[in-house]
Amino acid sequence: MAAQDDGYNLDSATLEVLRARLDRKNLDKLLALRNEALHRFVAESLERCDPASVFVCTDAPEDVAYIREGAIARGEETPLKIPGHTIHYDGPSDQGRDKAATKYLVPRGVVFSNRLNHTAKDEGLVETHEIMTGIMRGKEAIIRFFCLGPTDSVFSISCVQITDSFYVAHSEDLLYRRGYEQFQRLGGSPDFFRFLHSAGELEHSVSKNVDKRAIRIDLEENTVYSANTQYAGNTVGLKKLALRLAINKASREGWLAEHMLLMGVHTAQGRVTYFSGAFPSACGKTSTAMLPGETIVGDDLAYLRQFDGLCRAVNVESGIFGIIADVNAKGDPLIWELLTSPGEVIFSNVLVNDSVPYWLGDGREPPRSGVNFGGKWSRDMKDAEGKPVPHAHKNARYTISMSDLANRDPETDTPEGVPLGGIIYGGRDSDTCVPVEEAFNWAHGVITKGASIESESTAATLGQQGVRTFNLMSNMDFLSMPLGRYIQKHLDFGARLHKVPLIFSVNYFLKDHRGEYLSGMLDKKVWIHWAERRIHGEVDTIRTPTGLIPQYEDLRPLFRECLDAEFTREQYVSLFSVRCAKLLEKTDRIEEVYHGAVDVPDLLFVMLREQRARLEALRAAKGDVVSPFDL
Ligand code: SPV
Ligand code: MN
Repeated sequence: MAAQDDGYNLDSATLEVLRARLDRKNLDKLLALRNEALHRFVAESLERCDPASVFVCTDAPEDVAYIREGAIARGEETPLKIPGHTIHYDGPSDQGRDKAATKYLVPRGVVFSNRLNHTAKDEGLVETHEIMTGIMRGKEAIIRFFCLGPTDSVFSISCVQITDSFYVAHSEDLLYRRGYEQFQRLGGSPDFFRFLHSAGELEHSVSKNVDKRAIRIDLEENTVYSANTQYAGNTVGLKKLALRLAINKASREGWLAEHMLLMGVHTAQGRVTYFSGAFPSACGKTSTAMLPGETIVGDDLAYLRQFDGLCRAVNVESGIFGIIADVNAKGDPLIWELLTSPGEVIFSNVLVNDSVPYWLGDGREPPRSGVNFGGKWSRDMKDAEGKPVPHAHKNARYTISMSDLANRDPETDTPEGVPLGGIIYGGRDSDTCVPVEEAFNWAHGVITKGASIESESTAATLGQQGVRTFNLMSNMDFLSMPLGRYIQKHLDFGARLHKVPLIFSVNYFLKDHRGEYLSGMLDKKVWIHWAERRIHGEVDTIRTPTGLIPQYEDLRPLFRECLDAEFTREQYVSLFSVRCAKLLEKTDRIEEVYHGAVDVPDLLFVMLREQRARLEALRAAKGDVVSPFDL
C-alpha cells in the first residue's frame, strides 16, 4: 500500500498507472474521490483501452463546458442554426438498441433465463478485453460521475462512466444528475455502477468496426462494457445498461427498477395524483408524460420503493432522449416549442438542410435534399424495392434536459420521491384490449396487465417492425433475471404495501376494420383522468372478464372537460367492446410464454386459467365481441 499525505491508501501499482496516465490536475480530481474500487476500475480500463489523454469531469460548469465544446471540436456534433442546437449522426447500422450484440456475462453453474441473451463469463470477458484492447488509442478518454435518482437520497445510485465519445458524455450531461459530489459522499464504498464505452475507430465520425460491436453486462461486478457503437441506447451507460444492473440490485434489496414514465395528473380543483407508466419503446410513453395540463417527473425510467407502507417513486434521469418522429406543433406542443427555440438540444439522425433539422411527421414539407444518418439524401432517392427513401430515420431522436421544461413537476428532485397513486401498462395493440381497464387488485394487475404486455414492434430496436411481441412490464429488453423471479418480486413488493397503487392497462392503438385509429392523439388524457378518479373512488366501473372498464356516463363529461370534445355512444361501443375471441387468443399466447420458464409463480397460471374461463363463459353467452352495454 502506498500511503499518501492525506491518509488515503491506494495500492502502489494502481497509483502508478494513474500517475502515468493522468496529468496532475486530472489526477487530483480523481484521487479526491478517495475510492479504491473506483481507482482500480479506472486504472484497469485506461491500461486496457490505452487513450492518448484523460479528462476527469467534476460537477463544475467549466468541466462540463469542455465536454460540450469537445463534441463539436471533434465533429461528433455540428452546430445548427438555432443557438444551442447540434446534430449528431450514428452510423447506418447503429440506429437502435442492438439486442443481438448485447449479452450478460454469466458465471458457469448459474441458472439464467434462456430468453435473455447471455454467454459464459470467463470466455465473454476474454473476448471483451480483446475488443477493448487499444480501442481508445489516439483519443481522449473522459471520466464522468453521475447519480441515478435524486442526489443525497435513499434512491441514489452513484455511477462512473468512462467513454471516448464526447457525444455520449455530452448527452449524459443533459440526461442525468451530475454525481461527482455524490461520489464523494460514498465514503469509499464499492457500491456504484461502472460503465466503460468506446465508439471504437471512427470513419466520417461514426463507428467503423461494427462487426466487433459488443455490449457486455457483468452483474457480479456492476459493470457494463460497450464497444464499436454510438447509438445512445447502446452507449449511454446510465440509461438502459444501468437499468439492467438496477433491476438486479433492486431485486436483492426489495424495490423495483422500471421502464416507466412518472407524471402528476392534475384536476381542475388542484388535486395532483402521481402515475407511473410502462410502455414498450415508441408506444406513447413520452407523449403521455408530456400531456398538456399535467406535469412530468420523468419519461423513461423510474425506481419504486416503499416507505411506511406507501409506494414512492423517482425519476432515475433528469432529461429526455425522445423519439422525434411525429413530434409536431399540434400533437406535442410543449416539445415542439423546445425543439424550435434556443437552448441545449442534441438532434440525432434527423435530416439537416441549411443547418435546419427536419424529421418524419414534423408537419413540414421536407426540403429537396439534405444530409441524414445515411449521408446525402434527396427527394428522388429510391430503395432497392423502388420505394422512396424517407428523409429521416424513424428512431431519430432529440436529447434535452428537463430543466428547460415549463411542465416539469416541482417534486422532480425531491429525495423521497412522489407518492404513487396508479400504474399504467400499455402496448401497441390494434385489435384486442380496450383503451383503459383497471385490474381487480395488485396481483391481478401484475399478472394480467404488466406481465401480459404485448406490442407490435417498432423502430426503437433493430429488426423487423409491426410484429406482435411479448414484453414483460415493457422491461423485457432489460431484464437481468428469469422472468418468473422478476414477476414474483413485483408480487412481493405489493404484498408489503399497506396501500397499493391501482394498476391499469391502456391501449392507444385500437384500429377499425379499415385500419384507421379509433382514438385521437390526446384521448389518453381522458383515460388517465378516468384512472385518477378511480383512485379517489369517484367513479364506478363495469366488470369484464379481464378487469374493470369505465361507464359511458363517466367518460362523456370527461371528454368535454379534458378535450372539449363530444364522445358518442357509438365511439364508446367501438372502443370498449369486449373482444372475447381476441382476448382468448392473447391469453393462450401469454400462457405459452411462461410455459416451461423457470420460477414462474403458480398464481400466474391460476389467474390466466380463471381469465380464460370467464372469457369463454361470456363468449358462449353473448358472442365473440360484446358491447359494454350488454355486460
Ligand atoms: C427506448 O427505446 O425505450 C428508449 C431509448 O428509451 S433507448 O435509449 O434506445 O432505450
Ligand atoms: Mn425507454
